[in-house]
Amino acid sequence: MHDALWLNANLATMAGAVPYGAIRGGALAVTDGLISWVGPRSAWQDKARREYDARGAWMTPGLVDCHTHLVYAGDRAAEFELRLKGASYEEIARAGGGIVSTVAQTRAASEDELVRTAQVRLRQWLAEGVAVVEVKSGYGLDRETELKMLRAARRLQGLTVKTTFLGAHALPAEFKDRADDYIDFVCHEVMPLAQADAVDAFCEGIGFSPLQVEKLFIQAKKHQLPVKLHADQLSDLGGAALAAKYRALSADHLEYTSEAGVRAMAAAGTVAVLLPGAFYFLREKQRPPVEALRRHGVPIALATDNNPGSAPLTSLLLTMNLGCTLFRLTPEEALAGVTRNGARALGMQATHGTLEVGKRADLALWQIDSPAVLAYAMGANPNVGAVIGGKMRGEPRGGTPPVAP
Ligand code: DI6
Ligand code: FE
Repeated sequence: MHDALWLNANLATMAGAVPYGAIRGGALAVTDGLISWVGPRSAWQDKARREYDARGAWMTPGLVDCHTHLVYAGDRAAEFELRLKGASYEEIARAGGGIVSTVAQTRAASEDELVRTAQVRLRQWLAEGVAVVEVKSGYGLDRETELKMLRAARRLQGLTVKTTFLGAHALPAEFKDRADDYIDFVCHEVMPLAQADAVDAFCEGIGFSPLQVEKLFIQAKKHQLPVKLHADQLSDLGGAALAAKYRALSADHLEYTSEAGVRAMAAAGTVAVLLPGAFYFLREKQRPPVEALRRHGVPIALATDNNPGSAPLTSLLLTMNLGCTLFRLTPEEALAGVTRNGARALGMQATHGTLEVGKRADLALWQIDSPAVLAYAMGANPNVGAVIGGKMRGEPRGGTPPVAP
């Protein structure tokens, strides 16, 4: 006996050989919060305590946003205006604006205030069928505020939160011209106290050098924390290969990554996380090497990169559209990028990202005629319900909701 059963759903399982792993006229059962049966309705012969009629809606895995900076205080609208007048993101950062201006506001905010503002932003992720969100620290750059950000992230409600310690995001003013000392401080005085699922760094001319990142990664390995990297966003410092050397879960951005970097990622099983929102908002020209990523079989994930400076983007669905229009991903690649490969970028591929027996029952329901519509419809939200750990999240809204008989 299964706990619950969804009938009359079209399933985009994102597993198997056919496009989207699609099963039209499918059935999916859930038991103890896990998927306990998936297949065509005609093959279902078991019993379930509760039945839901999905009325022809499409069902996908709950979406995964594997790269965000969702916890922060203040905004950077003034910086946006400066950029529109011609200043570049890098110029603003070097002049003491950029990331460190958010740091000042985040240090001043209370933990409760950070939770409150992030939870308000998060409404949109919840409304768009997102089941897992990764949240980075990195706007504290001192011990107290980095830990405060991570605590705030873990307090967010309504979905699964994965936290990443991004101490090496920017150099705080108190360490001016002492980047090596700052890395030592992060390694020895913050990382040991950071409760996080992974460690990340910004490897860039305006961030940290490959050597400094390596120091951090060696320390992360000592704490048995997997690593991720903001790599090759504005220039090619060999970030992708560096991430691969440390078996990173993911290397993110990758606009300037070389073929050699892509090859190293393929060999290491490192996921490419593409962030078209930042590319768009900074009006970048250099596109990530999508063709090479495909050729070498590197899994491609897509994420919002939600942050106040380079991507004040709150929609993972719109991110799918941007991935297709700006980076020429197919709609199927875009959906894989926010399900199967997004989960892999967080090391959650055993439990999340596809509709397969044994995986967690995080599901999203959509009023659409085909799964390509998710990437096609700009700014629309066809979500009509979500199931988190086998339970319907809130009341389904809009359209013709799936209802219990
Ligand atoms: N790359 C990004 O996209 C964000 N951090 C990073 O290293 C941007 C952070 C910001 O501008 O506030
Ligand atoms: Fe980022």
